[in-house]
Amino acid sequence: MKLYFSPLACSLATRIALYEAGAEAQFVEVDGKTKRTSDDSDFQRISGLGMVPVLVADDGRVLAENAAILPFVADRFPAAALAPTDPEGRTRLHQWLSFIGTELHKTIFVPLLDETAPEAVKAYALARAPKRLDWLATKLEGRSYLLDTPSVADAYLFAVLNWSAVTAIQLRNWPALAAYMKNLHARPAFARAFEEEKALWIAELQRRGQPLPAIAV
Ligand SMILES: N[C@@H](CCC(=O)N[C@@H](CS)C(=O)NCC(=O)O)C(=O)O
Repeated sequence: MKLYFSPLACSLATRIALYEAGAEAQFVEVDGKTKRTSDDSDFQRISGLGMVPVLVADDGRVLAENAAILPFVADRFPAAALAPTDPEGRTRLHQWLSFIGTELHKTIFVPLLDETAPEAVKAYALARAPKRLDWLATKLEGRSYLLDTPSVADAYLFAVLNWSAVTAIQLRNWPALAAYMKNLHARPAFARAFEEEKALWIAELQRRGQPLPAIAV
């Protein structure tokens, strides 16, 4: 398997899932600006949208979209039990992957993180955050995971909520979310994936001569 990723992008979720599963995989870094890969390819030719994650399966199939790749990894490594297999559990998993992808990732965080987004767009996104994060916090109150056991949905939510550190969203305003993140970071696969990609992210900023945000130093 080969995962095309950018440091601390949403593709972190797939790395976490692969580590949770103890899977053998090759990781190819994509420069989000130039779209060149660490193995010297043009990523735009691999993914027409130029977006990570892209996963190349063992049989050569090229897969895209978090909501497709994450269950694929879970099913490929069933012993890790990273996704329910019963219809009710599977529906709940898809519900979470859809919520994270559409309501959090794209509605809130993409505009806040996009350097080219106008201030009015950022304000629009920020104004939508409390309702969604309040609701999420009620669902996570007293729980360690979105489902009964750790799943690929937790990996995706961890990758997305992690971005709050470089936005105006203060996770400490939602103690259930802050506790959830801390709990996940205590899992070796999450911590390993996060620390490895944080180091790569810092290296990328340094290569570009960009200042390091306070959380990186
Ligand atoms: N719908 C896609 C979105 C993936 C996505 O937003 N990827 C971002 C990083 S988190 C990306 O590659 N952005 C680069 C770009 O937009 O050029 C999915 O869920 O996989």
